[in-house]
Formats: sequence, structure tokens, C-alpha cells
Amino acid sequence: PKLDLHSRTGTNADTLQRAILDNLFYIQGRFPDVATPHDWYQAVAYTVRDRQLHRWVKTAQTYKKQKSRSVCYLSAEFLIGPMLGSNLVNLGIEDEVREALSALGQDLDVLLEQEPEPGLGNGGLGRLAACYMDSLATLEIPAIGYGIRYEFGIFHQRIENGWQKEISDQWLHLGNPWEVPRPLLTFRVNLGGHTEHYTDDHGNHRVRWEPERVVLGVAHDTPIIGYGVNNTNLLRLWKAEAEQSFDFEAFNTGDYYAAVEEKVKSETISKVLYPNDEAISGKTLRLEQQYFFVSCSLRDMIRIHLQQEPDLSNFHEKFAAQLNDTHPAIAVAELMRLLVDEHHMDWNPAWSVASRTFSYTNHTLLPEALETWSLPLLQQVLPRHVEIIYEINMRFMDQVRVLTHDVCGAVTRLSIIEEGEPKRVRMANLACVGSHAINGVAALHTELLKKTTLNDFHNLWPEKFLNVTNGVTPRRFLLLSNPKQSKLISDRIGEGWITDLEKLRGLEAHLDDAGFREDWRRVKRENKEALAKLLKERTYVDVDPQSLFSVQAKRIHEYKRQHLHLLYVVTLYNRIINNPNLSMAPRVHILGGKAAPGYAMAKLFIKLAHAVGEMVNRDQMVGDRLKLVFFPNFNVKNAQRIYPAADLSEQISTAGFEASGTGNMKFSMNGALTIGTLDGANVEIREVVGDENFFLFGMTAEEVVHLKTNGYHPRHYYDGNAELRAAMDLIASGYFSHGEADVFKPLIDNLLEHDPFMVLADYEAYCHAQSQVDDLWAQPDLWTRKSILNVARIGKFSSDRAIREYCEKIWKVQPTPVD
Ligand code: 26Q
Repeated sequence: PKLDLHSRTGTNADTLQRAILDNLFYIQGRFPDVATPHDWYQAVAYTVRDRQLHRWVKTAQTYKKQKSRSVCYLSAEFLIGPMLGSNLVNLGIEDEVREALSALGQDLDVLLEQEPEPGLGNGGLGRLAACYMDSLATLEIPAIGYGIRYEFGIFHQRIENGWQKEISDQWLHLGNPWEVPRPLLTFRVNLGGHTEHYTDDHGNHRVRWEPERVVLGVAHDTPIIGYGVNNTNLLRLWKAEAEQSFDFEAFNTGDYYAAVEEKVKSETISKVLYPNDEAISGKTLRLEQQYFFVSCSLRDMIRIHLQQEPDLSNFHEKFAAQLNDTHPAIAVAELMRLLVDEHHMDWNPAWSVASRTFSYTNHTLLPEALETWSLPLLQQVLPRHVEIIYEINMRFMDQVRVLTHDVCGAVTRLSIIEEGEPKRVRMANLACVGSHAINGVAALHTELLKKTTLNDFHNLWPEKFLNVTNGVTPRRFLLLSNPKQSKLISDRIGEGWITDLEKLRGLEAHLDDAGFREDWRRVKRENKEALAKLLKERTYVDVDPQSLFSVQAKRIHEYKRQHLHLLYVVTLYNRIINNPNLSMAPRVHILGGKAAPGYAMAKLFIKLAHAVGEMVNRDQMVGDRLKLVFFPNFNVKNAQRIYPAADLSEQISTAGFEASGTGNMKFSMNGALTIGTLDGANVEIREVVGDENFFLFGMTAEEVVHLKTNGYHPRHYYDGNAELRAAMDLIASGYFSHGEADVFKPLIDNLLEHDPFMVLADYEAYCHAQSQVDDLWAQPDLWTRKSILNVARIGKFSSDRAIREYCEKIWKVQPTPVD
């Protein structure tokens, strides 16, 4: 019989059913009678993967033939989240797979729950990288995401007695059907040791790096499929392995443990994601992680390049490498090392290639959050890179002295080396010097970067600076996570919005259609019912889906001001206590987010949220007027169930501190109104949705700076506002902590004595804005109109728009469609 090549990759329900059964049998070694839901999940996942790989092969062939320029997105984090749902959506086979499964007696929704989430990131920065991978593929841009295959991703958060407990994340435990290990694609990465300078036979000065140890980086590929296109790009993550599984000499002399030790030490490098979303200092392992994945990635790019070109002189024409923050910034020195030491290029042409290859995205304004490494530590791990960084800096300093005449000490601030004991290497300076473009992640953030954090660099090279406001993928965060709202939208304006989010504007034409507004309310109501059910399962708290759902879900940080939110909840509680018959808009306040394990104040916020919730939720006098719930273990999977159910999105950071925020976009896209400060992308969200559709409060970034420089006295606000005083006093009294006044003392004292993020200064304005929320909530139809308008006007915040801007303004790459 003739072999049907497509039988393995066909996408009608019958073929899919056959394939699922085959995979259940031949991969899982199971048959339907004994298969667990997880077995079925794996069988479906492999079925989907076959169809992805089919497209991936076609994609690789096309890119190779067309010799397209590729984007390489270098990021220490890719918070991709569960893959099955989004792959089905992007392949457009969700209905067919659902049908195939139901013929097999299986429910796709149950199987989707089986997938462990790849939590290879902390929060915004890692999730941004994942959204950008989705958009790159959808826009048919050749791209590779390069990162680390952490064996343990971000920890799982469990709550014990109100406190966060970290549980290790074993996402690979039952196998990972989405990745293809490439054991043959392995690089040896040097670490430690010393350098030797010598002259070769032709009289050239050469450098040899004699490492102390060598670690292997093994490629693991996860195909990333675009929506509605054939393009399938690669997420290539590196796993660290030992050079040899045994040190035979040690083994033979009987020292078995010494023999295994090296292996363990090597594999440690990709063992675990650092759960901090701020720079930490002094951690050798973190530096090794960064260098490890950067070195493998650059050498992989060089390998690919040399398959097509005779030499590396036009490397920058074939690759655009984006540095996602400074975490991969050592790439600047590493590419110079590879070009000069290993490929014998002269310094100047090598520098020209490197600086035309790299561009750098900054995600933070806080000078103290900028990454620096102590020189002795760097010397210990990367001796050759210290020499190269000194060479780069010397040439740069010469240039700077001429250009700036050292006005106001600009030279010391621009230097890559920070003087002090010990000296430190400023990774942001290295990234700026080695890149041709530098961007912030929201308009305000970029302006502040230019004026403050990177001001000296902006004075030096104004043309290098530009803004690319962040975006999020509407495939995962609307189409997949909110099928009901998506259907409602598509029924009205067609499906074009999925890849052209500005088309949502078409919804404005339906604003005056009362039936549409009613449908809109019903969908939100159903989404809230689903979340209420989930909340009950996870927290045992009953909430009424009729209430206003006000949500703050993001990493826990003082600058994000979860405590401002909690002070407001306590204020509402006090109002009810003082006036038991108070008539008010019933509210459910939902908080969620992980705290870095070493961040004591953030962990205390979580405890406070639980403590207040416990008292408020069971107080008969309060009834259904007020609930406070902490949703445990906020991750991508949970996020997808939270955004669609929010009425109000809390974006209340101190102005000037949140670089962009991306949760703000996801909430709006799902029909929530925002209560927020003029910070990060909030500014632009308010601009596009209209200020009458946004609850603004609080000081501007300028006012924050002004108040700080003129002396901020939080106690003044405490003394001046009776409700604020009552809320803080109630917490300080031990009312929420079984009479133990000490528990929350650090939090209250900090607010009264320092309040670094000016919570007290913004409290009154925040309460006032919340009252305006209540007023609008009392007019449901008006609320619905504003909700629809938020969605209709949110198109700008698609990651497709952001990626288009990167392609045009920075990467200069064009689409390469795949047939
Ligand atoms: C650095 C060195 C050592 C250890 C950890 C780190 C580290 C890791 C993660 C430092 C920072 C991060 C993450 C930062 C982050 O998520 N920033 C957020 O980026 C989003 C995407 O641009 C923005 O929307 C947020 O405003 C910003 O806070």
C-alpha cells in the first residue's frame, strides 16, 4: 500500500483520535482501560507535538533557503506557562481534538489540568519573553529564544497559617513531551582558571584560557508555533551536564564520592531558577548560570552562521541579539572573546560586529536594583572576560573623555568599572556600551531612564535610545483564557482581532446595543462564578459573584503597594463596624502573588492579607458586603482564570517605580476597569481607553521625587487622616493577630517611620478613587459601557504591536512566511 505521509500529522478528528490512541499505546505503554488522566494528557501532547514538528521542519528549511536575518532573544527567564492549550489554539485544532477525545470518553478540560506548568521565570520579565516568542512566530519572524532549562522553576507557594511556604517545583518529574533533547548539540563551557598570553607562529598576539573546570551545555528545544501560520520557531534552552560522568582517576583510586562530586557540581548550574526579581549580589552560581547560557547561545549562533557563510565579518547581518535586561549582558564580552580569541578577528572589526549585533532592554529604574558583579568574583569565574571588559572600558573611556570633557564627573559614572572596595562591574554600562539600541518598556519609563538612571549614556548617545512599550499576547490572555468573551467579540466583529488587536475598535459600534451589553455582563458574571467556585476549592472562602471583584495579582513588593490595598480593606471593615447598617457596594478583594523567599516584608504582607481576611470573612456583621481572599500560588495557569473574572484591576504602584507592568494590560483586555497611578504603562492605557474610563489617583512621578527631596514625613498623614489612623491602629493593636501586637509591628513601624513608597501620602486619594468606583458600580449599565470601551481600545497593548516595533526600529528584520 502507498504510505500516506500525512497520516501522522493530519488534523481531522478521526486522524487525531487514531494518533492519540497510538501515542497512548506506543509512548505511554497504556491502553484506555488503565490509562490515567495524565497518560491521556501525554498522549494528546505527543499528538500535538508531531504536528508542530512537521511545521518546524518546513520552517527550518524555509529560513535556511531564504537566508533570513534571525532574532535571538537572550533571556535568563521564559515563563511560558502550560503549552497544550496555547498550542491547540495556535494550531487551530482545539475543536477537533476535543471531538476526538470525547469519542474516546475523555474531556479535554480535565486533561488540560494535568499539565505541570513550566515556571521558568519570576514574573513580568520572564512572561514578556514568552509573549514575545508567541508574537515572533505569529508575525512569521525567524527567531530563536535562548535561555536556561531550569530543572526547578519558580517555587510553588503554599500557605500555612497565613505564611508563605516554598515548595520545590518538579515540573519535569513525569517527563516533558514538549521538548526535544539534542544531545549532539552540546558545547563545552569553560569556568575559572587563568589566561595565558603568547605569540603564535605568525607573530600574532594570542590568548589562551586555561579553565579550572568545564561544563557541558546540552540543547533542549521547544517548538513555538505561531497563530494561524505555519511558522514554528525554537525556544532553545541549555541544560548543564558533566563533562564525563565519572572522574575515572578518582574512581580507580577508590574515591567514589570525589568522582561523583564534579558531576553534581556541573549539573548544579541549570538546577534552579533564582526566585528573586531583583538583583542579588555575591552569588557565584547565578553568574555561572548567566555565562553558561550566553556562551552556549552565542556559539550556537556562530555555528549556524558558519554553515552558510565563510566567515564572521557579516555576523551582525544574520543575527540581531536582544539582551532581556542585563542578565545576559556578559554576552558583549563573550562575543568579543569568541571573535577575537577563537576566530582570530582583529579587535576593531570584532567590536563593530558585536555592537551591531546587540541591543538592550532595560526593565528597571531603581539604581540599587541594577546588576553589578564584584570584580574579584568575576575574576574568579571568568578571568578572560575581566581582561576583555578592561579593554572595552579603556577604549570607551578614551572616547568619553573627548566627548564629554568630563562634565560633572560623567566619566566615573559612565565607566563600566565602579571604583570601591571591591571594584564592581556595572552590567548595565557594559550592555549600553556594547549595544546599538537601548530601550525602556513604557513611555514614562524610557523618559525617566533618559533623565535619571541612564542619563549620562543618553547625553552621550541620544540616538541609541528609544521606547518600546510592552505588550501581551491576546492568544493566551484573551482567546484561550476567556473563551466566552472571545466568542462574544468574534460574533460581532469577526476573528480578525486575534492577529490584529486594533480591530477590537469595531466593538465601539455595538456599544449602544442593549443586547450586546447584556451579553457582556452575562459573560463577566459567568467568569466570576467560575472563579468563585475555584476560590472556594482553594481557600474555602465563599464569595458572591454579584459583588465587585477587585483584584491585585502580581509579585509581592513594597513598591507595588499591596499594603495600600490592604489598608483600604481594613478601612472598609472599620466603616462597617462603626456603622453596621452601612449600605455599600459589596466587594470581593482578591490578592495573589509570590514573595521572594528572602524578602521578609513581602512575606509579612501575605500574612497580613490572610489575617485580615480571616477576621473580615467570618464576621457576621460584615456579611456579604466585604470579603478578602488571597489566591495561593499565582502562576500562569491560575492567572488565566483570574483575569477574565476581574471587574477592577488594582495597579497602584508608587509613580516612577513600575517600569511598565503587563498584568495591567491583561486585566483591561478582559474587561476590567483600572484603578491606578500614573506609573509605567498605566499612563498609556489611560491615554487610549480615555480618562473617563479609568480611575486615576495619586502623586505623579515628579511629585514623588519632589516630596522625597523636600522631606517626606509619613506621620503627618497618619495624624491628619482619622480613617488611616484607625486602620493602622487596628492592625497594630493585634486585632488581626490574636492579640499579638508584635506580628505586624515591622510593617506598621516601617510605614510610620520611613514609608519608602509613600503609601500614606497616597492613601486619601486612593480611598477617594475607590468611592468613585463604588458610584459607577451603582450604575451597572454605565460600568458595562466603560468595560466594553476598555476592551475596544486596548489594541495597542498586543505583543504583536510591540514586536513589530522591535522589528522595524531595532532588529531590522522582515517576515519569512512558511508555505
Ligand atoms: C538579577 C540578578 C540576580 C538575580 C535575579 C535577578 C533578577 C531576576 C528577575 C532581576 C529582575 C528580575 C525580574 C524583573 C522584572 O520582572 N521586571 C518587570 O519587567 C516587566 C516586563 O518589562 C515590567 O512590566 C515590570 O514593570 C518590571 O518590574
